[in-house]
Order: sequence, then structure tokens, then C-alpha cells
Amino acid sequence: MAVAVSTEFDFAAYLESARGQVELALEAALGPERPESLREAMRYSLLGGGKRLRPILCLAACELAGGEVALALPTAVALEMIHTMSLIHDDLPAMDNDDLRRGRPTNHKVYGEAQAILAGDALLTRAFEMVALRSPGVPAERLLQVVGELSLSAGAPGLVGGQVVDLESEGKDVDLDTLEYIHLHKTGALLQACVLTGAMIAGASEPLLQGLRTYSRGIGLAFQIIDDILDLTASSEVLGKTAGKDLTADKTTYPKLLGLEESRQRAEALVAEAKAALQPWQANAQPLLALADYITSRDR
Ligand code: GRG
Repeated sequence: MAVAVSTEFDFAAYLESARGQVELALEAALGPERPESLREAMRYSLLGGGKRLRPILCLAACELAGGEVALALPTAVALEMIHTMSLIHDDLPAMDNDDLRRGRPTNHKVYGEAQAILAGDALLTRAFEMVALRSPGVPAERLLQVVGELSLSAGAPGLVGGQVVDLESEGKDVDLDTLEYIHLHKTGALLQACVLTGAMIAGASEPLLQGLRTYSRGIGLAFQIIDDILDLTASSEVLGKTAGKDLTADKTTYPKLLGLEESRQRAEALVAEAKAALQPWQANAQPLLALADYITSRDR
């Protein structure tokens, strides 16, 4: 059953305020440091736009679980760092080989492949530093939980595993189960880590963590279905990345297997399921409920 989002909740204002906090925290996370060339390559991708959906999900989950949002900011930054690293590496010639990201040339086009790989590596390791060494006020056992969750989402059980199966599937006929595996790992795992870590910082109960697992599975798959649809229907200008890549790379996508209309319906059903999972916590769930809707209504 779908959960209605309160009409009094001003989502646009919420997004603007959360994005503002995230941008400031991202800027502060990369201070003056050496080598300068590496710092520049890290800053170029980390501070170069993006919807900031992942850190905002983390902050919203912390709030839902009754935590102080400021305590989740370092972890929110860490999540955006891991995401940015994955975009830099995904764009490399050995992977998706793209030259446009967030409306600008990709990292390796500007700094070269070696520096792009190292900037990604530095962002990934800085992410763990943010949690372990730069999260004052959060009890150590919660930080340990967060480190565990981030490791699972970024490594072989998450992003890396999904990316490997994705690369191995190019040019092949892929069934719906394999496509779902790719998306749940390549995209869904990190989105899941966003809401779980935010809630862990607040000391969430196991039933709430379970509700958030169901929520994030739904929004993760829906997010990727919409990504597949936008790759077909939106322009590179609006997306800020090369449109039509899935066809060029002969990738299996939801629209290819189900058609555009059924894909859209599936994304909407997944978002409805995601929202229903938060029903017991509905009173404090407006941001997460509205973020779920945003995933299907977004145009980039
Ligand atoms: C080295 C640990 C490690 C992992 C790298 C390269 C890789 C493994 C995985 C690729 C993961 C990837 C790029 C998935 C695509 C996810 C996706 C849909 C990204 C677009 O996200 P948006 O739309 O982008 O939120 P913005 O720019 O708005 O942040």
C-alpha cells in the first residue's frame, strides 16, 4: 500500500538545505594538502556538481532514526566520495570509456588516466578516513558498523561485483535475473549503505534497519530503471553525461527487456513498495518518502 507524503512537507526547500550542508562539508573535507596535482584531480570530480542524492539519503535516514543530522555529515561525505570514485573509474577507457560526466570532461580527460585512477583511490580511502578519524561525537561501535557497511557496499559484494558482471555481460543476451543482480550490486548496494549508515549513526533498532533495507532495495532498482530510461530518452546536455551509451555498448537494460512503458510501471511499483516499508515510521519519514518519489520523477 502506498504511503502518502504530507503536502505540508516542502521537499524543494529540504533538498536545497540538505544540498547546501553537503556541499560545505565536501569542500571542507578536501583541505589544503599535497601533492597539489592529486588534490586538484580529487576536487575536480568531488566538487563538480551531481545531485548529491547519496549523502542526502544518509542524512534523511539519520533524521528518521532520531539522530542528530550533523553527526552523520562525515559519513554522508564518505558516501559521496565512494560514489565519485566509482564514477571516475567507470569512465576510464578500460571500463565505460566516457568523456563527459556531470556536464564536464571526465577526470582522465583532464588529468590523464594514471592521475584519475589515483584520484579515485585517494577518494575511496579518504572515505574510510572520514568515518574512522573525522566523525567526532559518534560512539566507536557505531562507526565500526558504518565501516563494515561501507566495505560491503563498495567491494566485491557490492559495487565491484556488480561492475564485473556488467562488463562481462556486454554484447550478450542477459536475462532479467542477471540484470537485477547487476543493478542491485552496481547501483543498489551503495544506495542501501546510504540509508543504513545514516540510521546506524543514530543507533537505529533492528526493525528500522530491516525496513530501510527493504526501502533501499526498492529505490535502488527503481533508480537504475529510471537511469536506463533516461539514457534512451534524455539528451547528453540535460544528463551531463553521454546519452544513448547503453545502445552503443550493446547493454541489456530494462527498456530493452520490458519496453519503456512497462519499465516505468515497474519503477513506480518498486517505489511504492519502498515507501510502504517505512509505514511504521511514517511520522518522521517525509524526507525519505519524498526522495523515493524524486527518483522516479527526476529528469537527469
Ligand atoms: C574500486 C571499490 C571500487 C569500485 C569501482 C567502477 C565501479 C567499481 C563501479 C561502477 C559503479 C557505477 C558507476 C554505477 C552507476 C551508478 C549510477 C547510476 C550513477 C549515476 O548516479 P547519479 O545519477 O549521478 O546519482 P550524480 O552525478 O547526480 O551524482
